[in-house]
Order: sequence, then C-alpha cells, then structure tokens
Amino acid sequence: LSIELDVQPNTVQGVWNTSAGGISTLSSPGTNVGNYPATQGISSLFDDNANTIYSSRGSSIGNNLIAGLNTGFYVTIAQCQPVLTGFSYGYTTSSPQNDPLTVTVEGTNCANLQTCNTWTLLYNGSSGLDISGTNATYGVVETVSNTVSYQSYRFLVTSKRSTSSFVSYSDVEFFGYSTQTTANKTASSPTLFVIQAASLEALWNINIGGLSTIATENSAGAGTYFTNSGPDNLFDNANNTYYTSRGNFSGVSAVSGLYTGFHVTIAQCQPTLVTFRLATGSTSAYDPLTIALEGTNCNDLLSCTSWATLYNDTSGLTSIADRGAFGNYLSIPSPQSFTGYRLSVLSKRSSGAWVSYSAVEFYGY
Ligand SMILES: [Ca+2]
Ligand SMILES: [Ca+2]
Repeated sequence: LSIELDVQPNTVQGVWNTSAGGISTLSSPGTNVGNYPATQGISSLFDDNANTIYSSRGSSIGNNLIAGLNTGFYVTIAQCQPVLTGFSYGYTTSSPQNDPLTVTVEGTNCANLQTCNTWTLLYNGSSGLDISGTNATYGVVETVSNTVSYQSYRFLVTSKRSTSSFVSYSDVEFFGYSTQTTANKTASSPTLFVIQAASLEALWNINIGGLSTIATENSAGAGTYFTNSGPDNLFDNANNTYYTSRGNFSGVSAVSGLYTGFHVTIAQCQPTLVTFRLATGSTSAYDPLTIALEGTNCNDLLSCTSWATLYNDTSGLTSIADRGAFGNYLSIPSPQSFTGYRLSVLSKRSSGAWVSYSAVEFYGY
C-alpha cells in the first residue's frame, strides 16, 4: 500500500554539477554558476505552495539549452525504513521552458549525504512533466521499481524542455511505504515529531477507546468543519490558521464542536510521545479546555477499536488569553510507543458554534 512519504525537516540540500553515482556539489543562493535565486531556494520545494518554486542555474549563466542541468537536491525521509516507489514533480505556473523533462533518482543510507559516494540508481527517465500547458499542479506520478529501503534520496535533472536560464519546479512528492514499528528504540530527549501528512483526518462523533467518524469540509451542517479550516491548519506553522469543527450540532451551543478532533500517524521509527501542546484559535469562546489523547498501533486508524487513553485532562489553554498562542506543555503520565494518535476535545470555554484551535505540537523520541 503506497502512502505519501514526508520530508525530515532541515535535511533538504540543493546540488549542482552533480551526476548519478558521483559526489554531490552543494548549491547556494546567489547570481553565479552553482547558485539559485535567493527567493527561489530549496525551501520552496516542500512548503505545500505551488506558487513558490526552486530554480537552479547549474553550470551556465545565460538563456541556453544547458542552464540548470545536472542540478537537483537530496533529502532524508522522516518515515522509518522508507521504500520509495514513486514520485511526482510540481509544475511552475509561469515558466514551462524551465520544466525538467528527465531525471535520475538515487537512494542511499549514508549518514553524511554531503560526502556520500554510495548512491544507488533507482530511476532514470521522465520527470512526469512531459505535457506542457496543462493547468495541473503536479505531473504524472512516475513509478520507481524499488523494494529496498533507503533513508535518503537524490533527484537530479538531466534534460529540460527548452532554451531557458534555469531549471525550475514547485514541489516534489514522494510515494512509497515504511515500517514504523520495527526499530528498537531507547528513551532520549524529546524532539518535535514529524506527522505523516497523508494520515491526518478530521473526526467527529469520537467514542473514546472506540470508533469515530470522518468529518467533512462544509459551510454548515453537523459532522463538518469550517471551509478551509481543516486539521492541516494545526501543523502549518501559522498561528492565524485554525482547525474549526462543529461536531454533532451546527449552531451556537455549549456542545458544538465537542467530541471532534483528529487522528494522525507519526513519521518515524517506533515513536513514543512524551509531551504535547495546543495553541489557541481566533476566539476565546471556542478554545478547547479539556481533551483526551489516545494512542494505537492499528494500521487503519479509522477502523481501529483498540485506542489506549494516554491523557485525559486540561488542554493547557485555560489561562491563555492571547490568540494564536501556545498553551502549557502537557505530559503523558506513562509514555509508550504508538504509531498513531487521536486527539479529542471534551469541553470548551463557553457557548459558540464550534471548537477552534491553531496548532498542535507532539514531542517524543
Ligand atoms: Ca512550492
Ligand atoms: Ca495553524
């Protein structure tokens, strides 16, 4: 079963003058060979924004057929023992001449990617962007014939569409599978968990310890969350975007939004959650005041009926007046390893049409 694989933060590095099998030459912002424009750097690649792009000059300055070739990036995947089986590139909206047409994909388990010289070639072919002039955000998902786990991957552009000054693309998505329960981990200092973005689901009608129901996006109605206000807004590093959920009552009441929440899988080996915290939303009345957090090792979170309650207490927001501000860190009394987690709101500050909050952070090892 293929899922979208997530990027380990701070591991993406742009490269130039680099070919499959060789050492990576690192790129940097600037206006020379080996540079990318400062506003079109590698941070544009995994920001879920099709309007931000990564552009490379490579070894040529000028409008020609070679500028931007033999450039790309390497990246480490957050999941445990990830196996890459597919990818797709994102189009730029304005520069079809910059589109990569063919790419190489390599995998490695080197600890130091900068000095790594053991890259295994997994793919050499189309970028998936063959068709020009489409309104699509992403190109075709290309299949990588691979069954071996590599923690890190390198993507290099070997040809482009036309005469241009750069090779540019807006995003790259990774598909594959992972095994999150296999590692044998010992306790260490908690760090911020990477969530598996594709596993995140809005929920309502949550039965603690049992089943829940998927909530849908809508402007009104029971079992819905407010338009553009889904749980992805909890993990976007923006304190002015909110998860705003109605639950089983669409209207102003003391119960609107209760027993709503989300479930999510953590993208790393054998995660053990130790502490977590929430941040307030736009309006005090909608703040969660008491919450439950459950964990499971079920593969399918929606059908799962074996949820263990890890925390059932205050949200940490009781005394927080500022909007978009984090509350207190909340400690799990008896931490243990679970791959999946579910957060449910049990009570809110006062009467309102929904429950709303701006962020959740999970820390563990
Ligand atoms: Ca982007
Ligand atoms: Ca947010």
